[in-house]
This record gives sequence, C-alpha cells and structure tokens, in this order.
Amino acid sequence: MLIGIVGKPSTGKSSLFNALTHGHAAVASYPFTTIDPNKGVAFVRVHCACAELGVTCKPRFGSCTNGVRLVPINVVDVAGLVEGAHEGRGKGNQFLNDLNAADALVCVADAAGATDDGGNACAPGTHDAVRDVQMIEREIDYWIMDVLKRNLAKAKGKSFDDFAQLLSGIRVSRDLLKHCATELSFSENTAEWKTEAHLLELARALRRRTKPIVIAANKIDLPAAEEGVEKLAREFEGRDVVPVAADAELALQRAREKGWIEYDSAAEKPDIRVLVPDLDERLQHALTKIDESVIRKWGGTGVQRLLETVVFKTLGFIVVFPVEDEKHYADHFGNALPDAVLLPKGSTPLQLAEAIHTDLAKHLLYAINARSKMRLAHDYVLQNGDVIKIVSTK
Ligand SMILES: Nc1nc2c(ncn2[C@@H]2O[C@H](COP(=O)(O)OP(=O)(O)OP(=O)(O)O)[C@@H](O)[C@H]2O)c(=O)[nH]1
Ligand SMILES: [Mg+2]
Repeated sequence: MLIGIVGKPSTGKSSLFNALTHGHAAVASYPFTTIDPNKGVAFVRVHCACAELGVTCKPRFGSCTNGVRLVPINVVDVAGLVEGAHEGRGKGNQFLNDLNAADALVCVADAAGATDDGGNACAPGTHDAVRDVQMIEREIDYWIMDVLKRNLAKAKGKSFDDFAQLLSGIRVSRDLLKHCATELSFSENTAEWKTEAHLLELARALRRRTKPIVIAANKIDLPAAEEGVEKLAREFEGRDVVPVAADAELALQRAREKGWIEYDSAAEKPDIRVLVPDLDERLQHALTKIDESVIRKWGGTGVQRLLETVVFKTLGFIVVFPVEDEKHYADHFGNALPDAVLLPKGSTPLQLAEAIHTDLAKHLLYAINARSKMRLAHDYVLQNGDVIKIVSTK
C-alpha cells in the first residue's frame, strides 16, 4: 500500500510526511524545499486477531500492543505542483512518476489561506484553498494524459489490449480502461484517440478511479482556518476532507521524544500532560497554544485520523491475517499471526495470494478459514479480520 502526498508548494506536505512517518524531511517556509521525493513508512491501527484466538502474535512488520496492531503503509512526499506544471512551470510534473504505484493521494491544502499561488506566505484568509485543490487535480489529470499520450505513441499499430498493458504501471487495468473508454464513447481503435480534450477526459476518469484524493485541510492552528475548512468541506461535499495541524503534531511528537510530555496522537480524545514541572516558559507557552488552538478546538491534530480515513474510509480496505499453519495460526517457524495484509473490500483468496507472492497466486489450489478449518470457495469474499491459510502446489 502506497499513499502519495501532493499539493501546492509550502502547504505543509513534508511536515505532514514527517508527522506520519517520524521522518526528518526538510521543512521550510520558502517554496520548493522538497525536490527529490521523501519516502517513509507510517502505521495504521487495526484490531488484531491475537486476543480472541488466545495467541501471542509476532508481527514481522509493525507491532501489536494490547490487541492493537500497527500495520505499515508506505508514504511518499513529492515536490510542490504549481499551475502550468504540465507545461514545465515550477518543477514540472515528471516527478509525479514517483506516484505511479500510489493507491491514493493526500492533497495538502493550506486551509487557513495563508499561502499564495507560488507557495509564499500571505496573510491568513487571503487565499482560497479550494482553487488550489482544483488546480492540483487538473495538473494530475494532465500528468496522466501525458502518460496516455506517451504510451499511445508506443502502442501505434498495436491492439487495445497491448495499449492497456502499457498502463499497468499507473495501476490502470484492461477492464478499467475499457470501462472508462466505453463510458466516454471511445472506439476500441486507439489510433482514433486524438483530441486533447478527449484524452484529458479519459485521464480524469482514470484518475478518479485509480488515485482517489483525500484533502488534508492543514494549518488549522492559524486564524481563518475554520472558514477555510468549512469552505473545502462544502465545495468537495461527498469527498473526505480532514482538518489537520501537521506542525503541531510534529511539535508534540518531539516534546514527547524528549520526555517533556505524555501524548497519544492516536487517542480518541488526545490530551497533553506535561511531565516536567519546571518546563521552560517559552515551551510551556507553545504547548498551551497548541492545546487551545488545535487539541481542544479540533479534538486533535488529525494526522492519524487522516491516514486511517484514507485507508479504511476512502479506500475501504480490510485487514486479513494469512497463516501457513492453521492449527496454531502461525507461519512454518511457529510465529503466530506474522502478517497483517490490507486488501480492498470484496477481495477473494486469489487476491490475498497475489498480495503475498505472485508464485503463490499462480499455484493457488484453495484457501482455508483458519478459525473454522473449513475450505473456502474460490469466490469467497474475505471479511475484515479473517485468518486464512492459502494452499498452493508450491
Ligand atoms: N501554522 C502552521 N504552519 C505549518 C503547518 N504545517 C506546516 N507548516 C509550515 O509551512 C511551511 C512549509 O512547510 P513544508 O512542510 O516544508 O511544506 P511543503 O508543502 O513540503 O513545501 P515544499 O516542499 O516547498 O513544496 C513551514 O514553515 C512549516 O513549518 C501547520 O499545521 N500550521
Ligand atoms: Mg516539502
């Protein structure tokens, strides 16, 4: 699973990346601080099957505490996009190729309206973040259109299926391409796909299905953010818009690392507890400000909420625990529940096998529900929390 962070320069993409991954990507108030992508790992929480099955799990990745399992998610933070990026403005749009494999995108917007078109600071409330999100979506459409154009040139004289094959890198399957092309009344003859406006429409349809975008309404600690968040939620009704304070989350994480405070970013109702009686006055003041303007006002920094919204709400993923030894719910070394795999709702045992290893999928015989020890039908729809043994000829 890969989530890409996009947005206009200086909206706080790298700050969010650091807050999600405990990373150290460069953050600064001038545009294009990030040029090369930052890659890291964040964690979502799922309910682990260990408690109910009475086993002590041994996660190969992530960890498990009191039945709350942390499952890793790859995150990539890229350079800022500006209007006209597809024509080479700013840093262009080629760097978006790092997002080819992304399952979803987070578009970071400055909800306080304190960042202008070029990514320079302006007075809060003077810039419209809605326009920024629309611009980012347009630029991503142009990027996908460029991929389509490049591959149409390569596919000259070849079949529809051959062309579709070339798009697998951007997670477009043959069926999806066919579906979108039919919806837009495109013929199967790709040589006829010529007009720019049509290709852009196709790019938009593919983007909506392959790269769902969640809006991170960042900088909620600033004045004017409330109106900004409301406006984003109104304009993008039906989409996921999550209020976020990336900077505040980072500050709290760092204060916690120093042992100054107790703070759980994932708590339902987070609370800041100062552990040091004689904390520096400036620090105390900064913490009080975060407490008032973010934690009490918004119910938290929104960083963990954002990640879990993307994975479980927008993408609607479930977690499944594959095992090799269904009796002990373990791998062949005896490690209980070693893996937790995130899969789209509606996945079957074949898709679970594919997520583990292509060879396992190729040689799949059947799957067993480790709880009931019953063999599952090929079209069984995996349920959240299932513990599954895949039986293959290999
Ligand atoms: N007030 C406030 N400032 C923030 C927040 N998040 C980030 N910032 C500030 O916004 C500025 C830009 O942050 P970055 O994380 O470097 O932004 P970016 O989007 O990665 O910028 P580029 O890499 O240049 O595109 C920095 O001064 C951050 O401290 C926030 O939640 N609130
Ligand atoms: Mg950056």
